[in-house]
Amino acid sequence: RHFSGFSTLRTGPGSGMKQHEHLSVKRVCSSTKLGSRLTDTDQDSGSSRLKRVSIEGNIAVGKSTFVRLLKKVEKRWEVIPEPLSKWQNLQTCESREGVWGSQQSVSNLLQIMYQDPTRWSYTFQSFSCMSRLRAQLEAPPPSLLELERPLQIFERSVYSDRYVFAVNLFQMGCISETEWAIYQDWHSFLVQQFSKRIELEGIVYLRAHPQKCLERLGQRARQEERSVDLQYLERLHSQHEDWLIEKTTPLHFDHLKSTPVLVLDVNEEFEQDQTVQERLVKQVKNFFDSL
Ligand code: UDP
Ligand code: D5M
Ligand code: MG
Repeated sequence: RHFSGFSTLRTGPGSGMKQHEHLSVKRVCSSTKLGSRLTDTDQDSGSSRLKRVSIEGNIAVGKSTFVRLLKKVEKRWEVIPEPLSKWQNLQTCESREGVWGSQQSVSNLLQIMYQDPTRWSYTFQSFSCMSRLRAQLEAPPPSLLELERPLQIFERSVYSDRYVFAVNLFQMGCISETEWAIYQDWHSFLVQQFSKRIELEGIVYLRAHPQKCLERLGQRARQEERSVDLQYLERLHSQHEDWLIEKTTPLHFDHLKSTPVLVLDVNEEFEQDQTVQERLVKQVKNFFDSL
């Protein structure tokens, strides 16, 4: 199973920004109330007031930059970044040289997935989904729950794992039929088992042309991502569009079908532009208040 990089992979119809290019914000769904969340801590802490949202978007579109920004806006907004460092620095607790229980770094899963996607994509999905699940299940800090209208902001979710990345890697032939069947089976099982505890009240979709993401990817220059090319970004863009705009992705969880989506056009530079930041933050604030 030799594979040098994504650029050589079979590709489907390239997409780019197809429709809706003009839109800056689009409320795709009505703001359906999803009912109160029933977490472990609900009963006595009143955390049913807690809202959870995810920030979705293509690689290097600016999610981490954007959530860092949001973190500074409101104390009641807690940001949970993507567990990227866990993927880059996979740890084991097994015995090494007679030392038990000490954490050892064994692998950079992000790197090996990009170097040999056919071998490692399924493994990557299992670990990324598990680490996102952990993050989504973790009890919120008590100090957050003491605040009025607390809200948690996750960088991506178990839903983008499946409906953007895993499905795409399957369509590219990097995940086999067998692996895909197994993946879907345990993903559905886990999401259904944890149901209300991992439901999101809203999704913010940061949207930009794949070409813009490529520019930002180059600027960030993460060494593991050197094989990521425009074609791959176009495919991921299409998956986001199908899921969050066109609504053509078959979803397996009822609550997800009615989750409100805020679409933000982030083609324009916002990291260094306070006016653009203020405009985006205002839209986010209105959206969060409506959930
Ligand atoms: N970036 C930028 N202008 C922006 C937003 C982001 O130049 O308006 C840069 C940012 O500094 C980083 C790269 O784009 O070098 C990717 O951003 P980020 O890591 O936030 O993207 P993510 O992969 O988390 O979506
Ligand atoms: O995403 C961080 C990096 O991790 C980026 O290279 C995409 C990759 N990633 C994230 N989730 C997945 C899944 N589920 N499969 C494959 N690759 C994934 P960034 O967008 O930079 O924050
Ligand atoms: Mg990021």
